[in-house]
Amino acid sequence: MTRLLAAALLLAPSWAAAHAFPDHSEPRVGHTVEASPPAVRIWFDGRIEPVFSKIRVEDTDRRQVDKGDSRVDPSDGTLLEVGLPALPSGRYRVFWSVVARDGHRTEGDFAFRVK
Ligand SMILES: [Cu+2]
Repeated sequence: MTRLLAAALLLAPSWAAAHAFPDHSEPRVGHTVEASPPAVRIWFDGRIEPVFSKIRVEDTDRRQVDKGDSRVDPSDGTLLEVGLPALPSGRYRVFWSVVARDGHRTEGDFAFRVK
């Protein structure tokens, strides 16, 4: 992600400068966790707008499995999170969509697995 962001910045500095991109997440992108995590958390490289920023977690049947309480942490404007119930073993996909302080939207998705 860092290398991709660096490339984007080189190609179009004024375009990319204020967009929000993920810095890291829990669970980590593509990783297998030993137990069902209590939440999915994504830290962005800049502040995001609470009203327009959301996470959704789906199982392999594309059913929403999160608690529907997606929010930006009130004490950390770069952290977007959503609660999870106890998830059975399996593969899950996280969809995120955020609006940066400059009004520009970025979105993406990644997978993780519960052992
Ligand atoms: Cu922007």
